[in-house]
Amino acid sequence: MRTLIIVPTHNEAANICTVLDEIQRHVPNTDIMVIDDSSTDDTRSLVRKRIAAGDAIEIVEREEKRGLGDAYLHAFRLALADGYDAVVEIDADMSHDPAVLPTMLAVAERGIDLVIGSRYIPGGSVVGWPRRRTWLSRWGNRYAAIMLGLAVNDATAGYRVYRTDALRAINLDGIQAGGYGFQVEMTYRTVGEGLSVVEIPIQFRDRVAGTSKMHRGIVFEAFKLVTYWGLADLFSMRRRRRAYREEVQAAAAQNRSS
Ligand SMILES: Nc1nc2c(ncn2[C@@H]2O[C@H](COP(=O)(O)OP(=O)(O)OP(=O)(O)O)[C@@H](O)[C@H]2O)c(=O)[nH]1
Ligand SMILES: [Mg+2]
Repeated sequence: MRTLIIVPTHNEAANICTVLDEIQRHVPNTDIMVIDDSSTDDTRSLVRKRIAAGDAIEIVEREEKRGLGDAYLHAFRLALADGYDAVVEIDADMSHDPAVLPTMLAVAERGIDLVIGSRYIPGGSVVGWPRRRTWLSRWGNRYAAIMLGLAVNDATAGYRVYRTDALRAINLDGIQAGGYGFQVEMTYRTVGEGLSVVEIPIQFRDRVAGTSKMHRGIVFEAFKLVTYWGLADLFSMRRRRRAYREEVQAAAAQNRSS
């Protein structure tokens, strides 16, 4: 399985070398793409140095900060054009332990379309988050699962493997969300296409270095979109049921008259 590991960055100079070292240690000989949006620290020069030293890394440099979802979509399209069989999403801040990669990739190799490194299944956990943030994430996930009818425990997770066939089946051009909502929307579409999803437990660790790019707007966007998609589903289901009832009644009336 030809795999591309995508590492999105925005000012991750404090973490980028560690995460690249760990990825290379646990899954040697796997291509890595760093997609950097407008870092003003040394992130880019640190990556360029490794590329110059002969590492199997490429860097995509974008001058505007367009958000995590946009960065992944850009990288997915490059991976699809390049004929990769699978792509990995992993944060640069060491919240996602690269030691889990061999297990996640082995599951994808068996044909699972989406493998999620999950905090909210037995064996999974979150270390170092204030209680408020864990609560928000846990209940945000429950809300998304209920609204969208997803049998997924961690739909906002950012540690994933997609088979590229699955990405081809999803309409990537229609993706609306940028932040946490992006992960939920991708999950929703994957499930909606009837593709397979497996969650693997992970221990998520809060970043120890660098600064967070999380902000209230990202959470609000996800909440708004999940509510909108959930209600749209509900109404379209009602519409479908009504149309079906009307069809049945019309057929019965026709039977009676003939
Ligand atoms: N290319 C790109 N990467 C981004 C952007 N925003 C965040 N990232 C990266 O995406 C990953 C996840 O972002 P984080 O800031 O860790 O977000 P988080 O995990 O929700 O929050 P914290 O861990 O608390 O900071 C990190 O590797 C970031 O550097 C962006 O606009 N463009
Ligand atoms: Mg993080």
